[in-house]
Parts: sequence; structure tokens; C-alpha cells
Amino acid sequence: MPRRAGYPRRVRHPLRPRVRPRVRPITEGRPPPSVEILDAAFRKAHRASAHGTTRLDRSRRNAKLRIVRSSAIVLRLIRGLGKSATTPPLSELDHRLLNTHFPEGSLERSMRRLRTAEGRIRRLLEDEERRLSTLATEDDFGDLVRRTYGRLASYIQEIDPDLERLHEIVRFRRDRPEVLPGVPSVVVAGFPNVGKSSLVARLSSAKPEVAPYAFTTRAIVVGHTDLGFDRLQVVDTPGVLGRAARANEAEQEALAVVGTNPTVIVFVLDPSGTSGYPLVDQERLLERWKTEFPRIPIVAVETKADLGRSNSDRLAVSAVSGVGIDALRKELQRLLAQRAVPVPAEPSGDIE
Ligand SMILES: Nc1nc2c(ncn2[C@@H]2O[C@H](COP(=O)(O)OP(=O)(O)OP(=O)(O)O)[C@@H](O)[C@H]2O)c(=O)[nH]1
Ligand SMILES: [Mg+2]
Repeated sequence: MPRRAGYPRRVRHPLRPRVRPRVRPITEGRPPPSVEILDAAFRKAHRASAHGTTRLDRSRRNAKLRIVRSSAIVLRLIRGLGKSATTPPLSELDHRLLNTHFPEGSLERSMRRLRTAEGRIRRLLEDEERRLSTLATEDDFGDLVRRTYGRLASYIQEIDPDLERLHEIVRFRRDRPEVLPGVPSVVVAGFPNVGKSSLVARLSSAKPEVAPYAFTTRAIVVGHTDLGFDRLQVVDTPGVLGRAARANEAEQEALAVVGTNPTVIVFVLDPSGTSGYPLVDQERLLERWKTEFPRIPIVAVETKADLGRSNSDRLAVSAVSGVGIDALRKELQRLLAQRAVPVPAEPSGDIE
């Protein structure tokens, strides 16, 4: 049908926004971190009030209090941020996970700049304190305080992107469950939508999201279980499509976990076809990982056994009916016992 003259080609739905909203960084619309730091520092420093024998003496002492206090507060706040970003110390996995979401070396770079700013502030304070002792008038004291505040502000504003990055890293680390390096870990991995999270929920205390589409799990989820060990971590991972060079952020997160020497990998295969991924593609990735990680035991498990199974002799389980879950637990127990680190003998305490 010919288009009527003057009729718009695309009619906007009245409820659809005119401009598609962008994905906004968390900080957009908020003042940069330096504003908060400087605000706190100058506000508290300005409340300082010193005693003195004369007006001039009081004025000098006040100036000193202000420069000392403002620098101390700035130093305390930036050190605190650096500490939050690096505590507890990053494990190899933490480093790998950070590198999947931030440009490589971001944390180290921002920490270096933070330390440089700390050094500059300490030197500034020393210089200005020295200079203060050579000044003689109230106007001079006032100028010195203003100049110190100005320098402090410029040093901190210069590292705003780093302070911002460190805030992001703190949030990222806070939102990630901790995988303890010294505790045995079972990493559940495989193609997307094959039933990894459902299996993790069956095996451990974790309550990961389960849904009938790929990439439901976007970040690792950690659950705990017993299996006769003090503590065993069961790690749910996002799906991996096996396209190493084109892996998205979620896949990279899974690869980071798989590559950090877990105690056992449970490789989940879905032969039912309901995941949307052919079994041959899943098997290809399994074979690749066997060669890539020759020292890590990989248990290949077929899920969705309630829907049928392939004619392989792999362990078959169903998160729905519970079939095969006990057998899988037993297999994990056997492998974990083999991999258990021998406990070093207690020193006898005898003095020879
Ligand atoms: N019938 C049946 N369906 C299952 C079983 N396990 C999982 N499913 C279904 O398969 C779909 C995907 O399950 P998930 O556990 O989210 O799969 P996943 O591998 O974690 O998916 P991603 O996180 O997207 O990679 C959901 O609809 C589940 O209900 C099973 O044993 N039997
Ligand atoms: Mg999942």
C-alpha cells in the first residue's frame, strides 16, 4: 500500500522515551569523589580553634591547625579508600576477576597514583609548616592557609579518576562472593542454559537464579556443602561458549574461575537439546579443557536425565528428579579425598 503523503514513516509509541536511555556509569550525576573528601577536610579544619598568648600567636596556631588537620583528613580518607580496595589481599582469582571487568592493572595503577598523591601531600605539609614559622602577619598566615588548601584541592582533583576507579573496585569486590584459596572448591561449568545453577542449588547452600535462557548467571555464585570435609565451596559459573577470543564478560568470569586451579571441575553437559546448544559443541569444549587443564580432575556430568540421556556412559543426573545426585556426591567425595592436601605433622615440641 503506498504511503500517504505527509504520514510519518515511524510513529513513536507515546510511552516509548524519545531518546533511548544509555547505560549510565554508577557515578553519573554525582559529584566526583574529590568534592566529598575536600568538603570534609576543609569543613573540619575550619572548625579548628587554637589558644594563644597574643592575637598574632593565636592566628599562627590556627593557621597551623588548619593546614595540619585538612591534610590529615585528606590523607586519612584516601588511605581508607586504598585500604578498602585492597583488603582482604587479592587472591589470584580476585585479580583475574578484576581484569575481566576493568582494564588490566587498573587497581595497581590507581593505587600507585594514590600513593604519589599521599607523598605530595606530606611534602606540602612539611614545606608549609616550615614556611609558617618564617611568617609574621595575620595576612601572611591567611595566604598560606589558602595556598595549602588550593594545592590540596589540585592534588586530589588530579586523582579523581583513580578515586572513582577505586570506589568501583571496592563495590565490585563487595558484590562478589569470596572464593577462599585454601578451601577445596568444586567449580561447576559448561555451556549456557544446560542446568549448572540448578545442579549447584541441589549440591550446596547456594540459591542461584535459574531460568530457561542462556546467560542467566552473569557472575560467580558460591555455595557451601559438607561432603565429609570441613568446608567445601561449590562455585556456579556463567555459561561458556568456547569461543576464547570472543568471550563476553560473563564467559571471561567463568574462564577466570576455571583457570585458577580449582580442586575439581564438574563439566555439565545437556544432551536433551533444551539448552539450545548441540551436544557435540559441548563435548568439544570438554575435550579442550581436558587438554588445557591436565592436572585438574574434570567430572563430565549429563544433566536433565529426567528428559532422557545420550548413549555415553557419563554420570547422569537430574536437578528436577534428584536422580544421580547422590552418585555425583560420592564421586566428588572420592576425587576430593585424592586431592586433599596432606596435613603436615604437628611439631613434637621436644627440645633436643
Ligand atoms: N527437566 C529438567 N530441566 C532442568 C534441569 N536442570 C535445569 N533445568 C532447566 O534448564 C533451564 C536452565 O537451567 P539453569 O540451571 O538456569 O541453567 P544454567 O546452565 O545455570 O544457565 P546459565 O546460567 O544461563 O548458563 C531452566 O529452565 C531449568 O529449569 C533438569 O535436571 N531437568
Ligand atoms: Mg546459571
